[in-house]
Amino acid sequence: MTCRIAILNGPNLNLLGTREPHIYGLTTLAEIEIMCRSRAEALGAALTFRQSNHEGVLVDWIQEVREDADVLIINPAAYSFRSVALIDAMKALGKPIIELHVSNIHARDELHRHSITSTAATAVICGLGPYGYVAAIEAAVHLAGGRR
Ligand code: CA2
Repeated sequence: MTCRIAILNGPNLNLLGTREPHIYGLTTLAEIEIMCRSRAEALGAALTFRQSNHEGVLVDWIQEVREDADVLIINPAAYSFRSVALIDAMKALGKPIIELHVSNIHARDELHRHSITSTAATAVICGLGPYGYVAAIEAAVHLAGGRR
């Protein structure tokens, strides 16, 4: 059976590659999606890739993963540091979750350092830049038990 991976991106990640390149690089989210689709296809995995600036929309999409995917990869962006709603949705999922950050949040300022959503994640990847998404897809296939 095909491994189904859902990638969700939180607020302002639609701006990747357009602002603050010293922190987030020059790669756009559309380019990251192309990289992800290429890697998922090579691994025989099915992929959905979405971004929202709205907390409730992200909660709805996490709930959809219960039916539609085997593993969730999520970059909660700023919601990492304050969203109990996302934590609750992630804890209720009952499937492997990889939290992902483009930057190394542990080396960031106080405001961007302490992810609370990572308490509900199976694993966390950060600081690898856009390649982190590709690494997360490989890890997701591993967590789902390989090509199924
Ligand atoms: O490194 C990451 O992936 C982050 O999740 C990105 C979040 C930040 O709040 C986290 O600490 C780490 C911010 C995403 C906003 O992205 C922008 C991109 C370009 C310009 C402005 C914001």
